[in-house]
Amino acid sequence: MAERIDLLVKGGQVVTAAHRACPVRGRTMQNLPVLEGGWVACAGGKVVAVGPEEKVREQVEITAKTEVIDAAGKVVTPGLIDPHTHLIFGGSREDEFYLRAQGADYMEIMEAGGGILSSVRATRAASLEELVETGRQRLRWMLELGVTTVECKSGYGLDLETELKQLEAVRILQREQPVELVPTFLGAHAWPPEYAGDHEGFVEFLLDTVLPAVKEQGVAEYVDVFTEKGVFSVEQSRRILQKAQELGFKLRMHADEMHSLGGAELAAELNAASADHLLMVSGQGIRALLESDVVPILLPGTAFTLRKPYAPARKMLAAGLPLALATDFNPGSCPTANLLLVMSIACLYMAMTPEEVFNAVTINAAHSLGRSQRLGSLEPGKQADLVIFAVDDYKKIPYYIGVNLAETVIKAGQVVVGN
Ligand code: IZC
Ligand code: ZN
Repeated sequence: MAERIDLLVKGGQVVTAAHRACPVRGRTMQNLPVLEGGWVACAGGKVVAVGPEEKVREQVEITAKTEVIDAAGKVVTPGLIDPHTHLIFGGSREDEFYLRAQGADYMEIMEAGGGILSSVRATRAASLEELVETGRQRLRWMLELGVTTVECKSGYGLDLETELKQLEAVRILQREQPVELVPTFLGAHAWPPEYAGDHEGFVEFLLDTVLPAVKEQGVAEYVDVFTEKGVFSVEQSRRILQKAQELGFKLRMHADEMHSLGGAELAAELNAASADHLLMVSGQGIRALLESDVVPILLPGTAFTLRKPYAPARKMLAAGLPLALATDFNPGSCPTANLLLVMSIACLYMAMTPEEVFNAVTINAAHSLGRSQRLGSLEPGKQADLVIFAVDDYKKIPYYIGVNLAETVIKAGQVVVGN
């Protein structure tokens, strides 16, 4: 019997991003499944049918109660997914932004007690309500761009209380607004002032006190580490991530961002869900990733902001790796929350094609968050997360750099932006 539907998106160019296997890797990333003039029928927050009009009509029952959205001449895509952000932070760092614009270096600012530590001071000083309020505004920016799922890291507390406060803000926001949030604990993000002369002591504090408490509270799904010269060494990162794994967390990593340290190799060794940044990934790192299920996530908004060389996307794709893209939205190295802008930067400066970037922010991003069964493509059975863009071809979306073309955003079958 035909299923009664409550939402029907008619016509348009439907980017289904429906692949048989995911993540989509290497040359296959050039294929972006698209249906011209397709219909998307939804019921109970899920996609029920996708296809040409005649086929969808055969499969579903349209009633007087069905909400019909005409998307003729427009582009329909899965809700976009941003799999790496530092959404929750107090304060802002525009002073540092302009210093860097005049030539100051990101790591030098950090070593002088600014950078991440300046956000740590502001986040410790912020109330839970302030963190929720600013987080809510930022999620609204993202939702209006068509972003319906966002990974959010802690890491601006570096003490138990503030790390939990950041994760609690994520939990509150998850209850009150539509963007799906994926919480990640990033206690290993910098050396806090209390442990300035005792880095080993801080690693032990994370291992013995903070990680078990975060587990106990059930407020994080992933654990991430900033593996970087002057921050957490590969050895320290391995200890933290192994402990996290023992406790049942899944892993993500800040790997090979400023220096080629072996972060990609460690991500592969521990079978992390993702290895992120990879600006400085080595040939050996690429080979290690190829032998693993790790999804590399590139964050070209950071290279753009810091004016650093971009990650070798073409080399990684030629080797056969899958790629996802994310904003890295944070108050220092990448203060943009605009995933559409990041898609444009990926095309311009990493020579990715529009097909590759759409696969990267839909199905591959979903896969990197362990959600590809439910999110990331428009297929029967998946959650009805859809964006309607006011252009007639998906290739025009990264092309109109910095313009928000998202007109209607639907999360789990509900219209949350637009008419
Ligand atoms: O606040 O600068 N790289 N973490 C690692 C960051 C950038 C965020 C920041
Ligand atoms: Zn980051």
